[in-house]
Amino acid sequence: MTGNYPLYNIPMRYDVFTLFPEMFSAYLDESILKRARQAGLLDVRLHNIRDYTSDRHHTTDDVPYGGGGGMVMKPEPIFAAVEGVLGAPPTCPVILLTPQGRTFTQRVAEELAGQGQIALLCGRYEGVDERVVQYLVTDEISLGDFVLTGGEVPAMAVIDAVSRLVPGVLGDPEAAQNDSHASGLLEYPHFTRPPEFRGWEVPEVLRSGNHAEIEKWRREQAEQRTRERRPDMLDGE
Ligand code: 4G1
Repeated sequence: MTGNYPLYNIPMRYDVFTLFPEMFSAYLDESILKRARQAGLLDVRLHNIRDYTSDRHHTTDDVPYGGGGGMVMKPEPIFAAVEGVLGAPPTCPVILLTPQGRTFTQRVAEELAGQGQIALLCGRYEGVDERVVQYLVTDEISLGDFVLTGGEVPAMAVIDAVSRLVPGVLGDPEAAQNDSHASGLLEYPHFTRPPEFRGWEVPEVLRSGNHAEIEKWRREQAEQRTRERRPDMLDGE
C-alpha cells in the first residue's frame, strides 16, 4: 500500500493550570521534551490561574471555612481558567494532583497517554476548595505519600512519564518498552567505560561479548534486585 501514511501526528495535549507556570519552562525545555515539542508530538499549554481572577487584587486564595491554619484556593478563578480554556463542561479528563488521589504508576501513565488530551490542575497552600474537586475535577492522582508545597512537581512527573509513551518522543521505538516497568522488574546494573575505575572492575561477563551470557546475567540481576528491594512488584500485578 502506498501513500497511506499520516501527513502529521496529532500531538498529546496538556493544559496545565497553576499559580506558577514559570516552574515548568526549564523542565519542558530539556532535551527530550523540547525536541518532542518542536517536532509537534507534544502540545503543552500553561495557564496562570491568577490571570482568571476578576478582583482588584487578583486574589486566588482565602481563609478556610471552619477555621484552622493555612489558606485554600478559591473556586472562581479555577473554574474560570479551566472552563475558559476547555469549555463547560470540559470534554477531556481534568486531573487534580493531590495527595488524596490514586497513586501514579506506569499503568496510569499508559491510561493517560491513551487519552490524547488531559488537563492538570496544581494545588497550592492547603489545597483547592472542595467544590472544584466535586464539580470540575474528573480524576485525582497522587505522586506518593510525602508532603510538598504544591502540585507542580507531580504535574511535571505526569507530563514526563506520559510523554515518553507518545510514539516518536523517544528516538528508539523500543526504548519505552525497554525500561524496568514495562518488564515488571527493576533494572539490572549498568556500567560504562572505563573498565576499571579506582580498582573497581566492570563484571567480566559484560566484557565477554557473549550476548547469551550477558542476557542471562542481566535477567538474574534484575530478578534478584526485585526480590530483595521490591517484592511487592512480584506478587501484585
Ligand atoms: C497531607 C504529595 C498533606 C503532595 C498528607 C504528592 C501530603 C500532588 C501532591 C500533604 C502533593 C500528605 C502529591 C501535602 C500536594 C496542596 C498543595 C496539597 C500542596 C499539597 C501525604 C500539600 N501528588 N501537596 N499537602 O503535601 O499537592 O500530587
